[in-house]
Amino acid sequence: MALQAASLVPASFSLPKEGKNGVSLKDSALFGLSLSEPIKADFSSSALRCKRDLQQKIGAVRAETVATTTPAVTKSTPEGKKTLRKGSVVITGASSGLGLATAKALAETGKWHIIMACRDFLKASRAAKSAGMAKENYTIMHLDLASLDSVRQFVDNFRRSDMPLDVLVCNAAVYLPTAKEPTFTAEGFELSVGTNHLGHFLLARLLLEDLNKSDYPSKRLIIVGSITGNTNTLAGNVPPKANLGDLRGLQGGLNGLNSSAMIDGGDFDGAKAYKDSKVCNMLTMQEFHRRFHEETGITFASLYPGCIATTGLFREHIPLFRTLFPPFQKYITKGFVSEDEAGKRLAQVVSDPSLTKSGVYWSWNKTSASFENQLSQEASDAEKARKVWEISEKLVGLA
Ligand code: NDP
Ligand code: PMR
Repeated sequence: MALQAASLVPASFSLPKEGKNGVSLKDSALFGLSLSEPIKADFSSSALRCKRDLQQKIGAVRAETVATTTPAVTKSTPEGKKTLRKGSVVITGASSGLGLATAKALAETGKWHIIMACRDFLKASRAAKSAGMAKENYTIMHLDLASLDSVRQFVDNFRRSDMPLDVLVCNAAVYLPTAKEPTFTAEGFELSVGTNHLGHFLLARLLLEDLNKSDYPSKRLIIVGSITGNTNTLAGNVPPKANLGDLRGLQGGLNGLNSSAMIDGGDFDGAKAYKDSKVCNMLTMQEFHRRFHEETGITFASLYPGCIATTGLFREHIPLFRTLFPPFQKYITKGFVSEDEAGKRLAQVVSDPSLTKSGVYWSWNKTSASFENQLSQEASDAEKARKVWEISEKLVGLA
């Protein structure tokens, strides 16, 4: 109920204490604000260019890679019947949590081949086995999103595999709420935004060409978002709140040296960096939609799968948080969802014929029915999306 209310109310909530004098996870309470603190709910609360870009990029890809053959979308059985070939889906971070549960749900249908794009091969291999995934339904390929070289290498390796790309799921993420100081990716970007946003941004930009070449009936690019990046919800108002500000830190390269490690240019805060990265994920999905949907027919989508409070995402949190967070979400907010259920939700966004609408941020209600949710003002700001896109292009070496 609480989740539903929080997700559905298109109003802005505000908490009285935040920012400099506010309560942050680092400085006090276990759940980000002291429970005695009153939560005040304020209920009042370029198509042509893209075509050119795309054509240029398609040309570039053709020149760089050896010719690949995309299997026909239908294949004939010995009885002469035509069946749809298996869909081919890349899922980043499929070695645990939501990514693994989605891989499992799709593998079980027998209709998908899953490319598990993971940084730890052995962990992914063990995870797939323990999830009971049949060998012929998946391939593990190395991808470390905290290194742009690794992203480019992954794209090369994927192309060499001759597998088609029908759906790309940008799922992997890190969350570093207790970090006192920023840590950095190989190229020197703050780790959360570098991994969750910039690594995926480069991956998705490069693989757009491959998606575009697919002859699968419904091609999709999905970027996992979250409620905590949306300040039009109660969850999104737990300090520290997402806020990209004027993007001065992103513009400066998030390196913590001559620029802040935070997108808005403020002091480092790991929990905020994660939430900011999720805002970037949701803005990126919409910018992809604006630039490429009409031209390519690809469906661009994001989602909040529910609060999967048991996943590895919280591995860096203090032990007491990890113990109390699942019951808190189960019994108090009622926002809890199991890994299996969340995996089925994301699998729906990958494959359900009724979820082909592009530019949508999906959520689910209490009875697990999907609906198009409202994004916060910042997470749906088209001008900010364009700026994030353009700065990100420069940072990852695409412009
Ligand atoms: P997990 O920690 O279980 O999964 C995250 C995955 O990302 C792991 O497979 C991890 O790999 C991988 N990963 C982390 N860093 C990198 C990297 N540098 N390169 C490649 N892979 C990497 O968390 P969840 O399943 O909860 O998170 C999945 C997605 O769901 C995230 O986008 C998260 O923001 C989103 N989400 C989660 C919610 C939740 O309540 N849990 C709620 C809303 C959204 P490894 O196994 O090697 O560590
Ligand atoms: Mg939150 C409807 C209420 C709701 C929901 C759906 C979530 C989801 N949370 C809600 C409410 C609250 N949370 C409230 C009232 C508090 C203060 C007591 C609270 C606290 C809290 C903390 C400290 N919640 C958290 C944290 C985290 O460290 C998690 C986080 O922000 O990670 C970035 C988190 C989350 N709460 C959620 C969800 C889905 C998360 C996981 C974060 C994500 O992936 O976005």
